Amino acid sequence: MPAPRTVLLTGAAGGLGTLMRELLPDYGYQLRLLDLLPIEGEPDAIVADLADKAAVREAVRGVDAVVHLAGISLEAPFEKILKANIEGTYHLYEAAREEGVGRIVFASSNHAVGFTSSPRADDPLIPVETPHRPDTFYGLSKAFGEDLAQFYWDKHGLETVSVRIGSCFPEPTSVRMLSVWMSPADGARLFHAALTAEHVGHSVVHGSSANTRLWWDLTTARALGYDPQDDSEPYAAKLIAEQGEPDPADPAHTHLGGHFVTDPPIWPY
Ligand code: NAI
Ligand code: 15L
Repeated sequence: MPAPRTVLLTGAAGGLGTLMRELLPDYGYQLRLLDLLPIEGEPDAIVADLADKAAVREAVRGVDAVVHLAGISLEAPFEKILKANIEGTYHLYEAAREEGVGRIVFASSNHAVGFTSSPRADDPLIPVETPHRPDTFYGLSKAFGEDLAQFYWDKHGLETVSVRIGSCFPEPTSVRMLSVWMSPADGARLFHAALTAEHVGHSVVHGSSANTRLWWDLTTARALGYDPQDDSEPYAAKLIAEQGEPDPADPAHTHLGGHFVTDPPIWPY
């Protein structure tokens, strides 16, 4: 696949979408933006619901690739997750197939595997092959998205990199995030690698910076050419002083998905 130039960024009004709108153009991409919500200062952004098949098809027409961030990003009633994340992602894949778009970068989540135990001191890092263990309906929709991506690759030759993102925010805000944080700059590095690596088929990668306290294995991400530059460690002393060391008796501290396993934050916040 030739290196993509024109990229549809769905979910462009959201937190990660806003960060990627700032960072991805530096890699030479021309972004076409889509979101349910209008974006201030972006009059050309497409305002559309993923539920609208015709609008989604029109949005993908002529782009080289899609970075798919749109959807409900926390726990919500199943019916809402079904519409936005499951049906919505299906509409996107079907539109991409019909319009001959070669590659999608799918924003999966650690919550697709959130019930996986977080590794203790000498345990090996969690591999990408770890079985799906969703911690919420939200995580279940991300497991579905990864399977949908595999299906569209096997059946239709549409490539995807499913990025199981840890926590991509300007700074880590919890002790758990020290282990799964991805700086926005590393996020852009990883999305760029996912857009440009050759012959990805359907690849699943973990999305984190090179954190000292990393919980999961970045081998498949590095194989795409991803070379993370950041580490959450400079934030560690302050966060541990404020929040304490993780409690091994608290399920929220012993699972990859953190408090999503017991008390998930609800969307919209
Ligand atoms: P966000 O909630 O800030 O942004 C999501 C955007 O999608 C919103 O602007 C919303 O309006 C839009 N959206 C929701 N339903 C839609 C629909 N039916 N049609 C069109 N647009 C719709 O979430 P954030 O943090 O920016 O995350 C972006 C993506 O990355 C999400 O898919 C999320 O699940 C995933 N992710 C994010 C992580 C993070 O640390 N920020 C971690 C793991 C995954
Ligand atoms: C996610 O999947 C969410 O979209 C994001 O808001 C964070 O909660 C992140 O996971 C996390 O686990 O920190």
